[in-house]
Amino acid sequence: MMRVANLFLIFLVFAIHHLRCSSIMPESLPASSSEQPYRTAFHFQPPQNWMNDPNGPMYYNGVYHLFYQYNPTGPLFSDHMHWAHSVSYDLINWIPLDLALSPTKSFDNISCWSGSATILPGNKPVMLYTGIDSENRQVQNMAVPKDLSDPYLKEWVKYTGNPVINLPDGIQPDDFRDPTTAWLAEDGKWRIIVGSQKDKMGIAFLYQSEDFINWTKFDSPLHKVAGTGIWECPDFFPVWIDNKKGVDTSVMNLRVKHVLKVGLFDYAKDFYMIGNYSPEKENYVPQNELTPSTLRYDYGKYYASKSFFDPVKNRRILMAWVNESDSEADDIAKGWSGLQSFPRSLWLDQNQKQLVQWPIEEIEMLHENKVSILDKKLEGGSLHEVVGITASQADVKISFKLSNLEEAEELDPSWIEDPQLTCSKKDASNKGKFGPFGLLALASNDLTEQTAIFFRVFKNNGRYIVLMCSDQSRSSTKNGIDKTSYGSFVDINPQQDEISLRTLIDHSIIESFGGGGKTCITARVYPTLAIGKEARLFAFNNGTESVVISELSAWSVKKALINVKKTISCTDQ
Ligand code: DQQ
Repeated sequence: MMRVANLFLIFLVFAIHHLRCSSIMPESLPASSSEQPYRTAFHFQPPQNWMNDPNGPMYYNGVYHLFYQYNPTGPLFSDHMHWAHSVSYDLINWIPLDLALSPTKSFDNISCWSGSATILPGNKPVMLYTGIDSENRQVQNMAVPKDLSDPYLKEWVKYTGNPVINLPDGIQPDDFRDPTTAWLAEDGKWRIIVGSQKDKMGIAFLYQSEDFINWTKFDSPLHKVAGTGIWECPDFFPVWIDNKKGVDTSVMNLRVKHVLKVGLFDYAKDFYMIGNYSPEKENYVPQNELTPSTLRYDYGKYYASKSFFDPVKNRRILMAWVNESDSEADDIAKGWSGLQSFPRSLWLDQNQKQLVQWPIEEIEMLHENKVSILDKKLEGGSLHEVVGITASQADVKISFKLSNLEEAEELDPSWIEDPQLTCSKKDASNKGKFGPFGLLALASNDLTEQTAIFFRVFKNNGRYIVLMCSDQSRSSTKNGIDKTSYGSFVDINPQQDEISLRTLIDHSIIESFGGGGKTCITARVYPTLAIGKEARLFAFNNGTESVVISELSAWSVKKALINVKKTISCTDQ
């Protein structure tokens, strides 16, 4: 009798324990890939719901942190935004944590909007973020980690004296947001900028503080440009003029130039300027002005980006929100919306006129099944399939060599004004001389579905001009999707340089880097046939002149562990 009771007790303990272990399940794992063909394998996304801007990315005590704008209640943007939080040891695999900031206090109880991290002396991280207060005004707030000895900094405490910065006089209550990472000048004062507008004049208001709590608005903004509308998510940081390494945000000397990036809400695009900043005179003189045709980080979908300095590898890392191109109804059916771009390092080009971006090297951890092609001639009107890799989850590098350039088409000056329009008029099916040539990604067996990322080379007054396009017009047989084509010029000389393209393909996102990262284009696509194992990849040349693939290297990219909550097994406890 005693033995039976003991056995029963052991069974009961085991059952309770098992129940407890198996009840700690992933929040909501995506359904099978056939039901969720647009979820990605190596791009950051939460298990479900709406995500937009990256917030407060930082490296702290061995751990990378990414916070992001999140609606925990559904797949559409909400009036009550939160900060979700994930951490990583390698910027590839991400561990999801509890929400870091929720709209709870009078200074943010409508919404917790975007913001940035600063690491204060003594290795103390602090967050500045925009709150929408109970009166519907945008104000700037501060939060700090509850316990600095917690390796993941899971809990964040809002400063009780918030807001630390109130709405400036004469500014509309919904036109004041997105504080940057702070920089410290030699006078011992911290500086930040906050995005705003007045009468359609985009403004980066400059604030100074000695203690990070009391902030004073400087008389003149760091920069402003008439007619550009509100500036969202500004970013302001130095870049070395003579090397590719990153620079910590407070470094100021003659070997750096400063980048001012602003998100123009009216265009939903991130534009940037490069210039000289003097904290003594407190002025910023950009060498290029901000116009709708000026420099952009990316000529496709790429918004509300934020950069941070990574002291481990001495680089500046950039991430951005890549929104959907499908409909709200599609997002409701999918149960999610929004991706983060794959992290990129960025630096100033040798010519000091533009930035260069490149996927961080950690992607190599995910590479497998390398295939290579060397010196392969692509006759005009031909295709070459890249076999041996998973074409829906791939990293592809290709470079083209051109000869007889004098045969190139003459450039019509009207093609220069709006390269995106030129790309849509001269899509991948439109035969030129040198071009279109490039890659056909996520192509179906019969090629009815394909996304063409390609180049065209034109002759112009004895010089050669290279246009890069991403043509989404045949990317899906589905209707109701924005299939706009994107394009921009690549500042290379095809007489000297090979024309290179690197493309990251991840089910519903294609990030392309032309000319070694001088021109970047990100697209969202929703194939219905070219999904999973059915997707194919080709190099193509639809011009009349032949081109040579001097080198192609392509890899399948393994799935990263992104925001999958680990089922805690009994042995873990
Ligand atoms: N997204 C946030 C704002 C920011 C905008 C709200 C940019 O703070 O201005 O989710 O996408």
